[in-house]
Amino acid sequence: MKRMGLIAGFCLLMGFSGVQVNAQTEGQEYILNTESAADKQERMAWWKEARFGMFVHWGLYSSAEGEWGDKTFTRAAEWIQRNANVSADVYQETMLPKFKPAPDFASKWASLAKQAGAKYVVFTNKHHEGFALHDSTQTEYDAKDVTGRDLHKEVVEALRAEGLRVGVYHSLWDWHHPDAPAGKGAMNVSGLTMEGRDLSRYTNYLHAQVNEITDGRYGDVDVLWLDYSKGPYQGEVWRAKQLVELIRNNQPQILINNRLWQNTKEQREDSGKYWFGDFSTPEQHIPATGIEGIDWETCDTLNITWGWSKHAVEFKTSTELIHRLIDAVSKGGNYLLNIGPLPDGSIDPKTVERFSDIGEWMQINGDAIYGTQAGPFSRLPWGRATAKEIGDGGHRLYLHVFDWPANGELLVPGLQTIPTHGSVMGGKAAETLRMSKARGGVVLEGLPTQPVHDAATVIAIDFDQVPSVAPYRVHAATDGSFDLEPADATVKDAIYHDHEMHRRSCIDSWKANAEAQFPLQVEKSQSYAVQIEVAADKIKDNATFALSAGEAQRSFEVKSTGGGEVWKTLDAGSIELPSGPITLTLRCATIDEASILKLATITLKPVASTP
Ligand code: FHN
Repeated sequence: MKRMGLIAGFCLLMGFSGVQVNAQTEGQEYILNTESAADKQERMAWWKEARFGMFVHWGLYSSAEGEWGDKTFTRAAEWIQRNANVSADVYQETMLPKFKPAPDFASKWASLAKQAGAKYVVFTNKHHEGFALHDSTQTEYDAKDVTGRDLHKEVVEALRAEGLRVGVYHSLWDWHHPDAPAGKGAMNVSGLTMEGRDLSRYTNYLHAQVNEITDGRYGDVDVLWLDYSKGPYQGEVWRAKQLVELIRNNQPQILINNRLWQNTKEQREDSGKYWFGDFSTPEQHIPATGIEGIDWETCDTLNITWGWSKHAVEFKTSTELIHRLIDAVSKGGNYLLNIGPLPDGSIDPKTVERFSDIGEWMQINGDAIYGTQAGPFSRLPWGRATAKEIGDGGHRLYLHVFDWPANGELLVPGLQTIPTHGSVMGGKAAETLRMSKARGGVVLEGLPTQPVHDAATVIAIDFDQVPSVAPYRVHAATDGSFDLEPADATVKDAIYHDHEMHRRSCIDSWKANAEAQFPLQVEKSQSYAVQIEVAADKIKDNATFALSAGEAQRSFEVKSTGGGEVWKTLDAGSIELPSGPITLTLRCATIDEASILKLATITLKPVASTP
């Protein structure tokens, strides 16, 4: 509901010439919180314990269902206004009559999250389209004015009723506000410019709406999820320091994500500073080796859209989602899994099924997720590990086994300490594991031949000290093959990239004599067929590479695959690997300077020896 005069009053109140930033921050630009590291950890404690949250993208865009006229959208359906290039007036006129939330939609979200084992929910209060779910004094483009219901309040109350923490997503962009960023460098409908727009009026509006959702009228806010900054639109363009100060004054315990800044590589390297936000937010990807020294949360989609599109029919399977949850947590992160409710706020059956499956897995294995930290292994051939302190100096490792060994025996590669106790979560109490040091690690024997859960069965192993783990070597998976990932390599004169949204982890920028070295532990000397995932472009003369380990050597050529993002699997012949701890070296012999050449996973499959 819009109350004229309040905008001016609010601006005065907040002193838009600049709210006083804590004097202790003088000279330490952007450090907006002077609490000690221990206090920060205390503030983050519930979130680190939670590990799993549910994201909700729902707004007017949900009613478009991924269709505008004859155009259809499977990816990012919440961007339909911009991607179909619809003016704010036409969008509003078309979408408002369609917006008819069901009476009990919010309680359905809350019970889905609760049932899945999520401990917090972050929902879109306002996405880029600019429509707010709360009763805003700043605009009539909000749920209360349109439906007579304060939908923000309904959601918050439903979440609290289920004991869930409340996270609020609020877009920094706004495709409805007449003064919001437009034109060059701005994310807005195309053809608009900044002419006649007054960015400071929009920033006042942004601050005023953020104030409304955090000033206590909706109770405590546990997380504020601001989205997002890019290029020229970041930091002080949003009057970020002042905004953070406002939020922290309103809600001293709140956690704020990192997206008031773009977080360029330089900014990322300057870690530990609070202008980062309280946590970092990789989107649709799980960093290969976590993010050292920083709290982070991967947000992820079920398919390839955040907002509902009836055309986005390809969903990740429940097993893939459970693996992604475990993967994030095993690297020290949180996992925020999105749902895109239907126009009336209800939830489609495929989403319900996946969240129920996750919940069923969490019922058995929740202890291996909640309150855990990254496991001590760089990578495990059969799954992942999480870790927890269990009191009196004791430690527990949770081994999340994705590929269950049919022979009842599992090697935990690199583990140097024999556990004092081990048990299969959800398994029969009578099962006792035998555990001994062998084959460069600890071997668990006496496991049931069938997994408890097809997606991942967890073995909890306990220690009365911090377990020691040998430096990392890639071990063979249960079927004897090796998967060498880019993150496993020590790279010289080429560049390793962790995967970014929609892009794969890879090693690129190869030069002649550049090398990637992989540490392997080979149990049996034998011949392995080599397959390499390659994307290559602009190669005139084929690039040549050599793989070697000790005396063994194999050369192969790489041709263009038709594009720098066109991935193909290259058969690179076979190589005889010696047994023991070895280094497999991939060396570039020749390459044109202008080539684009990326290498991702290398797979070594044992070649059956002829009798
Ligand atoms: O543009 C948005 C997108 O629609 C979605 O909300 C995601 C969630 O992290 N954030 C933005 C892109 O980074």
